[in-house]
Amino acid sequence: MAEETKKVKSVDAASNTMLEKAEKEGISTIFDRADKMKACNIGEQGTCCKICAQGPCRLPLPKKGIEGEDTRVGLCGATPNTIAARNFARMVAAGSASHSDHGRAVAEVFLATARGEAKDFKIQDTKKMVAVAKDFGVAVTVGEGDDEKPRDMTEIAIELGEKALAQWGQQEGEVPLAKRAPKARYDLWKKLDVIPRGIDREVVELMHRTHMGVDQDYENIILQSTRAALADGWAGAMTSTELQDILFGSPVPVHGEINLGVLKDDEVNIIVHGHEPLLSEMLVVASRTPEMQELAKAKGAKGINLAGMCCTANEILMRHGMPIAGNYLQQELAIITGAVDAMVVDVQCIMENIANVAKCYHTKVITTNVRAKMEEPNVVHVQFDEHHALDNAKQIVTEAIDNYKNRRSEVLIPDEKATMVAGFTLESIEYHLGGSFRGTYFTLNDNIINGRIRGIAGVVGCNNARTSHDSSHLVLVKELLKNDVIVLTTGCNAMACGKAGLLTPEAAKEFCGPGLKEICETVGIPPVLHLGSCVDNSRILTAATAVVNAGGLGNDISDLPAAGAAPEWMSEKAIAIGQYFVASGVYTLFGVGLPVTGAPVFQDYLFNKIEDTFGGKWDVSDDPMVIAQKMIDHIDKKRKELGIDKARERVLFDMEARRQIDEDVA
Ligand code: CUV
Repeated sequence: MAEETKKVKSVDAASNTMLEKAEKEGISTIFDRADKMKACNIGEQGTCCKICAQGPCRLPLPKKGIEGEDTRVGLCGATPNTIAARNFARMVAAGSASHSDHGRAVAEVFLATARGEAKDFKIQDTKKMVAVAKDFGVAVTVGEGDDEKPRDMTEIAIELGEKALAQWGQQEGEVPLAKRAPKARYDLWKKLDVIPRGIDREVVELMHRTHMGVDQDYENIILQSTRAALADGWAGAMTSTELQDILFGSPVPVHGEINLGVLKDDEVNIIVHGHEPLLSEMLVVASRTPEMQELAKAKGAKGINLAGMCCTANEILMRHGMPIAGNYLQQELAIITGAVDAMVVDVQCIMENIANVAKCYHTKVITTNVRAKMEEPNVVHVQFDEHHALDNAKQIVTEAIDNYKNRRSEVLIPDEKATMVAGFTLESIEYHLGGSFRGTYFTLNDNIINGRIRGIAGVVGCNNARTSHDSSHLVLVKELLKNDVIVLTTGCNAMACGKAGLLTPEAAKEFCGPGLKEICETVGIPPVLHLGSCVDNSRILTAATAVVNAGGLGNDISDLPAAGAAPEWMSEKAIAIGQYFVASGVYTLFGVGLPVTGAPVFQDYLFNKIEDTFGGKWDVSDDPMVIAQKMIDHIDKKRKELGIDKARERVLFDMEARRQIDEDVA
């Protein structure tokens, strides 16, 4: 662990205030437990095999390292490479399943809405629906020639919903959105036979292949991991993003506020935490109804303050400008303020300990999804059902309002909150950076070619209690900006950036190198573009494809001066995301550590050899400065391969020279 990232628990002042309060009040948080409990050395290396009952077989690296031949094997003979590859593959399977099951829920609600069965939902973005329908092979017109006219929107919606949902159970052929990839990438996948046939099928097959005694070739295991990961990025997650945009409205740049300081002393504070925006969208609607507002006032509160946490927060921020209370490591801390009247959760990234922390305060924890219940007696379950969505949401809001009077312990809301601009999408980046004339990514490419923008980074992913909260995120992103690398962000990285003021146009002046600063100031955008939640990493894939298609920067995503990172990752979803980025041609760096170090041959495959196949590869460092340097080196290498490295050196020339560059590329 890099020393500077270990020193403090968090670099976020609001979080540290809450950690002090927790200590004073004797509350245990994940920050304390991370100090007390060391990670298992063998699991950390990826070489603990527990897929059958003859083990767990433990194959740690010998203290002295491997001398001569590596003779370590489990009872069945499985080598460290097979074991680490299987463990890695199972993380991909779980991650892909999680995003995709989220996507399935969205597709089901979308279809129910299209059929008029979910009366509280309404399709918001029909323009996008028509565009997406085409990608799914849904006819958007009827008649031919002069008689051709637009097809009925309800018909389009129903067929789109059916086709989208069919991807999960599909057994053969291809998932439709794989075709969105650049042609060279699609052809490569086709040649390698890794295009997902159907979403569930690839996850099931990966679980089968990693059962005891099945696939024993780590490269072959990674091929199927790739197919399952692509079923996430280019199918399950991408479908989530698209249908959520259609159903709830495509985000446009919007102002918002972030950090625990968004909680209000004199209002009913409801935190919605988790991932699927189905529930949170309805909570937004319910909390704004006069009925609920009046009820809150009748109970002595000035109003209702709905704030998000984790990726659900990104969803309601992007579409409604709702405030964000914090990222993953702040969920216990929010309750410790004593001001949260209800924490409403659905699926993913919900720490079991919030129920324990809630016992020490008045906070009501409300589970809402049959797939994610909590056993603790102080947790209430209100099942959310799309057919009665608004009623369910009102019931939840009422629970929170009724709980307002029960605030007991000392309430301490930290002052910290930052403003930010979020809500960027493939479409809105095109609008801001593409130029209204061409309406493509041409201007962005132009500025990459002329060197004002050195390259593109996707920095995403979780917080991890084994590192200093938010520290690696911020060190990495700031270093990239200083070097004129524009950053696309999602998930908990986006929130770390938001809290630190990086998601404002003004940040360009303070943090960017001269080229990127000039672009951001001219266009009026932040240097870090917030694209949404984890499923919205699919927006990074489609944006990268749009950059390829705009021309001048190669034929494939792997040709771009671009790289990806998840410096504080922790969830299995992150591994699925990492693998689909690698398989899409992206150099992808993770912080914290990857559980592959105990299998040096397999590790070398992921970190080096896999690049020959996919043009992308994995890498790891627990030092964000090292990650930044490696990303920049990679970007420079790609610039050189594209023959645009010279332009980069000219960027600091005077105006005359700059004009010359413009003329050169025009
Ligand atoms: Ni889906 S997956 S901790 S909330 S980004 Fe945040 Fe984002 Fe990781 Fe979870």
